Amino acid sequence: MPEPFKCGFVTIVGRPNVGKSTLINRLVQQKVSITSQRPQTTRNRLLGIRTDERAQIVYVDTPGLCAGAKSALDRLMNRAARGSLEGVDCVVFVVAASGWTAADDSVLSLVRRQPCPVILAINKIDLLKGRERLLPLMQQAAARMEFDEIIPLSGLTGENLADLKDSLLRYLPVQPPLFPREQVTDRDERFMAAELVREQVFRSLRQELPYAIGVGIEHFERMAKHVRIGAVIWVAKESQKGIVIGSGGERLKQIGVRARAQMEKLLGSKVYLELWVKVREGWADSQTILHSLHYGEE
Ligand SMILES: Nc1nc2c(ncn2[C@@H]2O[C@H](COP(=O)(O)OP(=O)(O)OP(=O)(O)O)[C@@H](O)[C@H]2O)c(=O)[nH]1
Ligand SMILES: [Mg+2]
Repeated sequence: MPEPFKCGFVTIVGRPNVGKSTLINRLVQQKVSITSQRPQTTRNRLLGIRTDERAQIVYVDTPGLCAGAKSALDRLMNRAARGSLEGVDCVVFVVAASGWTAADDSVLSLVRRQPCPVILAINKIDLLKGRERLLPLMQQAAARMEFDEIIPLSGLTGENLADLKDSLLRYLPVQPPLFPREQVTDRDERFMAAELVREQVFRSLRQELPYAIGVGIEHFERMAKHVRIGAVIWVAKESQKGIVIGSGGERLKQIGVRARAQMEKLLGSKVYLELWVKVREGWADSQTILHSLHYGEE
């Protein structure tokens, strides 16, 4: 007899840049969350949903938890991450195989209070020179908290993700699916379009990136043969505007080309994308702009 169908929520938490969003995209087998080498890429709580014959797993991606939040945006991000821990069936706490850090400890202090099962995922094992190096890290982690399971894995290569899925299934309640089978996220196309622009800004700027960058969709129109999208990249200073545009507009052009390609994949249609860069000092502290960019809505 087949096993009864299971469905539940799994929150993924961890410090910035440990690979939470990459892991979710791989588990959902679709890009639902943007990723970059920069910490604090994810700013909103968002769902990645995967349904198969056995179960529907609703993964909750969260912004990396960071100590010493300064701007209103930082505080909203931390709140989104903390709020995502409530009422879920299982938590996956992600750390990196390179070693335990002080930032991991502050996430641990939140995770410790969870009433539900907690799985420790030791991510990025593809970067390890020798697997024997995992042992001390696993021992160190186990000494800090009694995890329900510890699973070394790689969100990038997919190694051991089947193990993670099998473990998750054990902790999910038997119930019918909560979302339609084909739904992969709770976010709409406008939100995703804005995120795809922000992803390319983060990726193309790397070190010189002004952290205070936001993207707003000005218009989004479905035509017969294409989708017309206009987006504004908000920066906090005049000098940052030049950085985003680049000499001769080259950088902005590249951001546009790459973001458009991703949008066409997402929307399954041709996209005409227009981008503007605008300066609004202190936007990361302006409640009006934060609201218009959909931060803190969760
Ligand atoms: N080698 C390797 N790199 C990884 C792996 N997982 C993620 N990365 C890289 O690590 C960086 C951060 O990944 P993200 O998925 O954006 O990390 P995050 O935890 O969501 O970060 P925030 O949203 O900023 O909290 C990216 O450059 C990823 O390509 C992995 O398993 N192996
Ligand atoms: Mg992320």
